[in-house]
Amino acid sequence: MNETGRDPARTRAIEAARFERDGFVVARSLASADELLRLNDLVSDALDPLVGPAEFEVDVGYPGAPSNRDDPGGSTPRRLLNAFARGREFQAWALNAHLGARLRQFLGSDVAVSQCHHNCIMTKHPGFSSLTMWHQDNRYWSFDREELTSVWLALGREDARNGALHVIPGSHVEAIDRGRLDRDLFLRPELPENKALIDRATVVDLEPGDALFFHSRLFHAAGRNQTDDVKLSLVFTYHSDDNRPIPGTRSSRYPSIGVPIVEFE
Ligand SMILES: O=C(O)CCC(=O)C(=O)O
Repeated sequence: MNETGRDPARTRAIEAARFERDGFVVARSLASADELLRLNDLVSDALDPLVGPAEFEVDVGYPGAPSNRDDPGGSTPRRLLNAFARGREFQAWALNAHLGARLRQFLGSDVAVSQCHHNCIMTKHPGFSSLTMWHQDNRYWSFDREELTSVWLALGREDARNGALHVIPGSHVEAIDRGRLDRDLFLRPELPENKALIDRATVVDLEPGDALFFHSRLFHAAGRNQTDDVKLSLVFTYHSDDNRPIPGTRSSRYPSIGVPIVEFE
């Protein structure tokens, strides 16, 4: 038992069972108030003036994104890239023992964080943010096995109004024929079998400091930010040591960094 009266091993076992069943789990208050303050300060500094590299809403061309850089909102960032290289605070979060212990349990072995993608601060701006359609993150990755886990840390509150993630519980184990996906590997929403899948979706409400762990086969989507405040989330993706990036692909561009094994209780 720890000082909160909870048995950490039991908590982790419950979380692991949920992760296996649903393809995601939310760990509440994983970042401390101090960590959140420091990370939010660093992100605010990096947004104004913008410290690249960044991906812009126009780059993805998703519904609602400005269509060119000279249009109003054309310079709206969608994510600040290379979060791991942006300072010790980001590295300390990515490699911290609370994440490591959970990820080892979910992925079944020692784990490493990728520096290649989803190594970013997602920014969802009022006015010019776009809508992300239903997809699995494996569309971005090339690994031996489609078994990666992303950790999405809410730096502020996230709900349906400001464009929180929606997920389809259990969709990480569904067999989905290629024909159910469009050219860009998004679910084709007009197909009845996809409509039935999407009807099972739920929004993931997060408080600042909560972390969503989700499987790279989990279907997820997100709406636009309809509030007046930017939404910020720090996202890293992990793989087990024996699940290697395929040489020559974008997933092998930078080395992964091993998460140290530290017992945290
Ligand atoms: O916040 C969003 O719009 C969704 C982001 C997302 O699903 C992704 O980048 O894979």
